[in-house]
Amino acid sequence: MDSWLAPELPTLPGKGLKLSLFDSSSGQVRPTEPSGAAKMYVCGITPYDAAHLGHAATMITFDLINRLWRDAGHDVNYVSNVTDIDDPLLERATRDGQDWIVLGMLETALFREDMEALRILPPDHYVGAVESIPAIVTEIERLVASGAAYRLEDGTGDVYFDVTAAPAFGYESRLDRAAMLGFFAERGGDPERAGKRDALDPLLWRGVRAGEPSWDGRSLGDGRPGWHIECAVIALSLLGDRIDVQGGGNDLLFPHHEMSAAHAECLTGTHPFATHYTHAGMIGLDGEKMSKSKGNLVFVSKLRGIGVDPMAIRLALLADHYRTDRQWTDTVGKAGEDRLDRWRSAVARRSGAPAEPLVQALRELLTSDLDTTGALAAVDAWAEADGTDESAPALVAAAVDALLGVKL
Ligand code: 5CA
Ligand code: ZN
Repeated sequence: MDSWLAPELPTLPGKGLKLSLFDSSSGQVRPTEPSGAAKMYVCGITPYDAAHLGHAATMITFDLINRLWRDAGHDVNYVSNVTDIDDPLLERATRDGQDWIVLGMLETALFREDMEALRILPPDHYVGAVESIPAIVTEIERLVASGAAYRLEDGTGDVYFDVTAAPAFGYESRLDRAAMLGFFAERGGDPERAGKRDALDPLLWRGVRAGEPSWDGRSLGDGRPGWHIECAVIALSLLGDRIDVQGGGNDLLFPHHEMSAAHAECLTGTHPFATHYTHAGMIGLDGEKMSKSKGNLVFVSKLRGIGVDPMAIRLALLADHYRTDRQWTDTVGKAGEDRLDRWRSAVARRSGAPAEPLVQALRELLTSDLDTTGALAAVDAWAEADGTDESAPALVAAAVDALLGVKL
């Protein structure tokens, strides 16, 4: 599907640094080592409601990774998805008496607008689940043929993945079985489903049910795909067997990314599927994770609608480290607006303190697992200092734009 318009990306003098990122499978911050184009897959929205600040924070996090790789001279192949068929989308459409296709299209269109306003570099491939169904069917058929997947004997036509078929299963999240079972039940899994080989086995293909949309599954029969296999197949088909970063919010650590990696590794025989499994913290409101199912949401479009500058939203979300779960409050939002004003005034001056040391500091801080708190403080310090360097304001504006995605 279409993505959105790319913002301008200034090129900075000097050379960007090697990016290090936290990886959940090793529990460490490790350097990324892209060979050829850097390959990143980020789990995108399920479009049954407008993009909220949690979605924005996660997309901004991976946007920084994209920008830092580009600053270091890498080409980047960035792929993201839209889960345009899934239970929550169907449930919301039914609740509101709306066509699920129209609902998905409207919310995806709004998401694109929000992403463009936030100056997120667009994915090189933006892919819907529905358009991927023929490829997904092919890969599920391969898993069935190899014995890694099996059909339930209850007449539903449902096909499950056998987690024991992936020798390294569990390495991505490093959770114990009790924790896995808890998250699996909480996040769309069905540990109690009768007839499965293992309680953790995830759904690959859901046989057709009355009143639900379905597609031709060839030897699988009519139905629709499970969630994890969608992301595995989209990533494999556009990025190949080994990717640099598998990303999303930390609500996807288990089961989604563990299962996607297990599917991909069974299909390719390549382990690990991703060299870095990187997760953004949850943005919350009133003490709870912001989520469509709870309804405690602050929409990006709503803030834009009341005149909040998207660059202030960006600065507010960058103020704390991407991996920390954090709360959105009026104070956080106001601090982003104040900072944007201060920075804009500072780059509007005729001269300032030399910018080269700041550019170097930004590169060092951001390539150290995206230390945005440090980076924002470094720009604050430059903005507070006086100086006579007449080239500095323009260079600082370019660096803040290129590395932080904030257009002053
Ligand atoms: N379509 C699936 C991924 S394949 C999905 O999780 N969709 S979503 O709409 O629920 O979330 C879209 C992205 O935003 C995911 O990467 C998710 O991890 C992230 N996300 C969801 N809620 C929050 C939140 N409160 N804070 C930060 N990130 C969030
Ligand atoms: Zn996904």
